[in-house]
Amino acid sequence: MSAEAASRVVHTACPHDCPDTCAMLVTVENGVATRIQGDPAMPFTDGTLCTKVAHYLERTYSPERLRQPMRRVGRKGAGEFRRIGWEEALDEIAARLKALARENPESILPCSYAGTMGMVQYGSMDRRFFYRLGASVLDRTLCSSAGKFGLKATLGGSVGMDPERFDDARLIVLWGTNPIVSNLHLWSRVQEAKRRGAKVIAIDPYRSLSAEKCTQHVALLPGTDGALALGMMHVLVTEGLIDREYIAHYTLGYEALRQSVLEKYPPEWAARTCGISRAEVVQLARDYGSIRPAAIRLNYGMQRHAGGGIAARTIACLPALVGAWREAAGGLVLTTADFYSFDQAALERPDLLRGRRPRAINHARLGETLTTAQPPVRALIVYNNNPVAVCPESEKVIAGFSREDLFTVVMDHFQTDTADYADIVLPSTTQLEHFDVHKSYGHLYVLGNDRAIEPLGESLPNSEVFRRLAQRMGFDEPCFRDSDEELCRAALASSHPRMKGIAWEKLKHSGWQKLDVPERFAPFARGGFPTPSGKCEFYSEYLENQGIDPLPFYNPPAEASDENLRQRYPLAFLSPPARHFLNSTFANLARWRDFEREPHLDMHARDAGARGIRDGDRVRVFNDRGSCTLRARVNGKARPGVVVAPSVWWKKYSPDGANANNVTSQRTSDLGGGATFYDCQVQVERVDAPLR
Ligand SMILES: Nc1nc2c(c(=O)[nH]1)N[C@H]1C(S)=C(S)[C@@H](COP(=O)(O)OP(=O)(O)OC[C@H]3O[C@@H](n4cnc5c(=O)[nH]c(N)nc54)[C@H](O)[C@@H]3O)O[C@H]1N2
Ligand SMILES: Nc1nc2c(c(=O)[nH]1)N[C@H]1C(S)=C(S)[C@@H](COP(=O)(O)OP(=O)(O)OC[C@H]3O[C@@H](n4cnc5c(=O)[nH]c(N)nc54)[C@H](O)[C@@H]3O)O[C@H]1N2
Ligand code: SF4
Ligand SMILES: [Mo]
Repeated sequence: MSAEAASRVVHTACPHDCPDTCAMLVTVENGVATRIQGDPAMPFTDGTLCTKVAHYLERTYSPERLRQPMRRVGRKGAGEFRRIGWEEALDEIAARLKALARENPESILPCSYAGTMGMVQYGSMDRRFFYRLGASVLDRTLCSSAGKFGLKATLGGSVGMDPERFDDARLIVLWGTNPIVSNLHLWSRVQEAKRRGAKVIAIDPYRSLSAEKCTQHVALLPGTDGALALGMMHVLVTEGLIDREYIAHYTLGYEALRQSVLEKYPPEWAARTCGISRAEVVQLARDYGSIRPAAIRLNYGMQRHAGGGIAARTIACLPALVGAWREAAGGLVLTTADFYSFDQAALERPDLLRGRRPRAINHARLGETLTTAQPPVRALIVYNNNPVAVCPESEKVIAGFSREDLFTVVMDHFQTDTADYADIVLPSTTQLEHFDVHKSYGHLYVLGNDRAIEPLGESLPNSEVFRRLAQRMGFDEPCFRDSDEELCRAALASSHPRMKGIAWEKLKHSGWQKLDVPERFAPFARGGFPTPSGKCEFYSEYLENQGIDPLPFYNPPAEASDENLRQRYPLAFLSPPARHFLNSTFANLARWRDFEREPHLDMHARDAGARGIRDGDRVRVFNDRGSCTLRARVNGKARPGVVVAPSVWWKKYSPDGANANNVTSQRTSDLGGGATFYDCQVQVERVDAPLR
């Protein structure tokens, strides 16, 4: 075969938990992937990948990849393993699960999240397997639950404006989001809008890379976003900056909202609550009430607080008040996920539960579950997830993982912090080595991921591991024999009009297809919200039925509002995404660690000075839950009273074997039982001992 004939370009999709879901082209020569690039034909990707994923081939072919199944030989956590064969590994897992299932299948818990967002490898054969088994069900609350349920109350679902239209906006509010880091392709559109004269305002306690490039930065206190939105509403109403016609036709409960806002939430109250000036609240409201089109990009940072759900719901009321939804470049977007209509039931087969309703375990409370749940969890199957690094309150999580009577299987690409506690470690394929289909939560395209190369070493796709386990468990339903490409087809087999024409064969060969929506999609220009009333619900019966105030209200952060706690732990601790990591992914590899340099803590000079801390000092961040050691960077990034540690570092590459989650809490949010990583008070002190 000639060299040319041996070379081909394969359409793939970035697997990561990132709103951009990029279309990637992978060049394969003689079976080896030699080049990766963003697909220039895909409008949202526009030919570029972020710095992290531009080096994806280096991660794929890393000598540190897991290549064989292994069995633990040292104590849990020590990371000592020996190679075993797949037969031995799967036979043992099946035998252990069978024995536990005979007694009580709910003693088995799947523990997975979004290491890959592909529909097949994220949740298909695994879901079928655990449903058939009757295992405990994991409530996956680590990321977006609060915001998701907040949006549901106001807008009716995870829907919003088309992110592709941001370049036409004249006012852009980046609300609790750092798009240069976490949403790069939206940032390109924001920059384009700015070039055309748009005003761009960041609302963030942290002067992030994005905030410093905006026209204006409003540095409010963490967890106070709901108060800011209520104060803005007060100004919008009193100054008549509202769209009466839009309100009359397409909203529910305006009169009640108006009264409540006028009575309780004047701008001076909002300013005091948020730790900003009254002028900032008023100016923000005036800009928002007068500049068109006005687009709000809300992201998940602001909802990782005890009051995060109600805050997201409150902010989501703003576009309807001023009629911003009328234009395609106006409105708000947190996620676009519910515009898709995949056939989830065909993929996951909940019918295999046969009427059983196993107990649900909240992922954000994994530490508590593993140490106290009754009946206890006796087997944990971890995949697409690195809970020892990413779940809150690490000491509890580690205490759970250290239990000698817990049987733990970890499937991953690398020997993660979590894999160190496994009884059996299984090597998984990366995105280039398996098939998948993707939706996005940050645009409106469906992506296909064709297999580019053969699995490295003995690695297997998640789906194949569960297929083989199902066979050993004696699950003889035909659905356990579906191939990955059949699963891709099943996911897409939907009769929803927006899914028209979207098919696996097309996606596999051309990489992407847009949902069937108009070019200038203004989803709620004439109402049509997916709420029970079809309107934007200022007044929410859905909340009322849960015993929650049906009108927007201020739900403060839990720890910062606790005076006693604040005396001991006066600083609010944020641990938002680091630019060159994707959650904890990439944080084990030298190239990406070098990009980030070292685990550090951004501090304001005032907070550092009061503690005798200088730039470059080692500091210990601590509270009653634990501590971690970081390098202080004294700069103008964090506002006074707030300290910021870009995350998520692996513990084994951190100075004292601890990371940000050694101090975060397992408290859950007001709506959706979501994690509250950023609702966390700490103290910081200088440490003079050298770092490990
Ligand atoms: N490079 C990179 N990209 C990522 C990720 C990553 O780890 N690295 N993670 C991915 C994932 S899983 C997700 S969920 C997404 C979105 O992830 P998000 O967590 O929404 O991330 P960011 O866009 O960085 O926005 C976080 C910003 O919110 C700010 N913030 C924190 N608390 C508050 C608050 O109370 N109010 C306001 N207004 N701001 C606050 C932080 O200072 C930070 O600048 O990003 C994805 N993209
Ligand atoms: N302190 C703090 N903690 C946080 C956050 C924060 O901002 N601050 N963010 C939270 C958020 S938003 C999220 S979404 C969670 C994310 O938490 P996770 O979803 O656990 O994300 P990662 O840390 O990236 O770990 C994913 C793991 O899946 C593996 N993986 C990838 N693809 C595959 C595959 O095909 N098969 C298998 N078996 N494994 C695969 C990767 O190698 C990686 O080890 O973390 C949360 N934790
Ligand atoms: S991580 Fe996000 S920006 Fe980077 S390539 Fe993947 S989808 Fe695109
Ligand atoms: Mo997330």
